[in-house]
Amino acid sequence: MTSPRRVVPRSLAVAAAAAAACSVIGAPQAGAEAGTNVGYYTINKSASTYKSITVNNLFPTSVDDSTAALSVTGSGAYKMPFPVWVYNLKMSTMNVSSNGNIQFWTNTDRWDNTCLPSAFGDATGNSGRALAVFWDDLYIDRSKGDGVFTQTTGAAGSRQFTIAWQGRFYGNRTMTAKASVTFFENSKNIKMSYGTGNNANATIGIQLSTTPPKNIWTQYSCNPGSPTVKAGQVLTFVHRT
Ligand SMILES: [Ca+2]
Ligand SMILES: [Ca+2]
Repeated sequence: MTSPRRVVPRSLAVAAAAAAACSVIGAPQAGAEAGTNVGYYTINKSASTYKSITVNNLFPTSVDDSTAALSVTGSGAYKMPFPVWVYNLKMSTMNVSSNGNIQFWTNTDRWDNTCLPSAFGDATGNSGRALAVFWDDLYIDRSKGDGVFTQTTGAAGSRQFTIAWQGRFYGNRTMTAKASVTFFENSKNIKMSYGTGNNANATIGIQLSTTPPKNIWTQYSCNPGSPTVKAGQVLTFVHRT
């Protein structure tokens, strides 16, 4: 699936979008209508050295904007080892964007990140569960060893499934971007880990929906003025009921 191609330089488009759409976010926040039936997330910050992954690459050729479909019935790198908790549902399929997000409802490769809650580019206005791990205009350069990699660790019943974006910024190919998300087989928590910073033009957070009555999301940062991440930063989204 392709986005409409840019008609203005990306730097200008991104600046305009940031100015128009995003306010400064002082602290992680949950949507106001968090209900007990789906729960919500709060964010715990910690530090741990980022571990690069170099197996199970989802994009065998260099890509700018693309998505890969994973499922529990998939094969090879595209197989999820277990259904992953997102809010209060176990999801058996996901669309992984090369631009640093995972969608469980839409399937868009859009590069121009918006603040949450985002419709993630669905023209009908539908939206759903999605993770913005490091949603920005990333570029995967296979000639430099980039990729979006997956890895499963641990024993059955307590496995961990990690998806790692290890690429660079479209607008500055000399600047690398590394971030990963880990799902836990035995927990609804979701862990995001960072190997680089520079999230001033990115969105980080989790959303359930953009529409009431379940208008729920938890955003850590969105574009300039937001809290930053740095190499070794870990954000654990702790599920609450
Ligand atoms: Ca891109
Ligand atoms: Ca951006």
